[in-house]
Amino acid sequence: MTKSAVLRLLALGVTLLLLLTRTGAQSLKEQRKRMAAASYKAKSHCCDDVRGLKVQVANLTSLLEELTRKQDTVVRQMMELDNQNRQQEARVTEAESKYSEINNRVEIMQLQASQSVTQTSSDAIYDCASLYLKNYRISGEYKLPADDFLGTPGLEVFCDMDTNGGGWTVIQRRKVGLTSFDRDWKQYKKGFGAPRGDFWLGNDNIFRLTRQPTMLRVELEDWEGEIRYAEYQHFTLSNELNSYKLFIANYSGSAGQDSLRYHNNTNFSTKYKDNDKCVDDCANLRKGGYWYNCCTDSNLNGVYYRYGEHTRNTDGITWYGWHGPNYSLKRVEMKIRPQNFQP
Ligand SMILES: *[C@@H]1O[C@H](CO)[C@@H](O)[C@H](O)[C@H]1NC(C)=O
Ligand SMILES: *[C@@H]1O[C@H](CO)[C@@H](O)[C@H](O)[C@H]1NC(C)=O
Ligand SMILES: *[C@@H]1O[C@H](CO)[C@@H](O)[C@H](O)[C@H]1NC(C)=O
Ligand SMILES: *[C@@H]1O[C@H](CO)[C@@H](O)[C@H](O)[C@H]1NC(C)=O
Ligand SMILES: *[C@@H]1O[C@H](CO)[C@@H](O)[C@H](O)[C@H]1NC(C)=O
Ligand SMILES: [Ca+2]
Repeated sequence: MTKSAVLRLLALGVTLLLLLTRTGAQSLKEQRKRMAAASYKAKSHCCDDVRGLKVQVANLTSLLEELTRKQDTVVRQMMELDNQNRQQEARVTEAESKYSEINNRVEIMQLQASQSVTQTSSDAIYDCASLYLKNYRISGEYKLPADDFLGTPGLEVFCDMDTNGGGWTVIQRRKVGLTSFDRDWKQYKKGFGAPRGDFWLGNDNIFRLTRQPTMLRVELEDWEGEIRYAEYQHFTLSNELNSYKLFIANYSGSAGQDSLRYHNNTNFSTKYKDNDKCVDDCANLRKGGYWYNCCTDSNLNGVYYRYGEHTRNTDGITWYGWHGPNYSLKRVEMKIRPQNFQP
């Protein structure tokens, strides 16, 4: 080997060595850098996790809120359905009662066919009590014949032949709630509604029927299905000239404090006909025709409210002596019969 060749080899070795050490240092630096980056990454990874969790929590919260909102709508919808259900029930009840009425009428027709009533002016049928005494013993709709002698027209009535001995002519009923009782003087005079449903027999007819000594029975039913009654040994309506003034006496019954007494000796008032004893217009406030004083201790011709709707109003079908002024009853019937009636 020559001297120069040895030198060249040496130089190469030095260069190699230099190169090697330099790369070693570099790789160390890089490794450190990498480690730092990794630790940074680890740190940021942890915070990303927290952030992610936070987002998820926010996401869940908003999801929960949305569910609550949806639940609210569902509850509202269920309440609406419940309401509709109740109205449907009322319709079914009405249909059922119509069906039983039809049955009644069929029976009455059969009875009439078998009995063939002979009608003379001396035994004219004035009311349900006289029908009862002629052996019509089934509750339902009857037509009282016209009386040429008295000049009275025929009259469709509903007879209650079951309650407390029967013979009752029903003069008022509230049970379906679809007929408005917020009517004027003329309509209360003539009567309105249907004898099998909600109706007012008419003040002229009631006056005519109470010319003989008459008693009154008021039946009340609340939304729990409890039934109470009020009976008056005396009941008279004056004629139109005397504004159909009410006279009642000798209360008995289960309806708590007598809530018609306050209306005793009081003229009849209707929409547009304020005959009450008040600066207010009671018929307008209570939305019915009645013997308004100032104004009410009962409001049997008031507005029909379904269960749960009655607490805010002063114009419902009320009887203060039982459920107070804020409870509108589910069913009311007013019926009359002669005092001397013997079942
Ligand atoms: C909530 O989650 C959904 C589905 O996982 C996603 O598409 C949406 O971006 C998330 N919203 C938020 C605010 O994180
Ligand atoms: C009732 O009406 C009659 C007239 O129909 C009237 O003479 C009488 O004063 C009225 N009574 C009251 C208390 O308003
Ligand atoms: C109604 O008033 C008359 C007097 O006009 C009275 O005899 C009768 O007892 C009163 N009725 C009631 C229930 O208080
Ligand atoms: C009420 O009843 C009492 C006792 O039974 C009787 O004395 C009175 O005459 C009756 N009142 C009326 C107006 O009939
Ligand atoms: C009836 O309702 C009225 C008005 O909302 C209220 O002032 C009154 O206290 C209630 N009466 C009863 C007996 O609940
Ligand atoms: Ca008035």
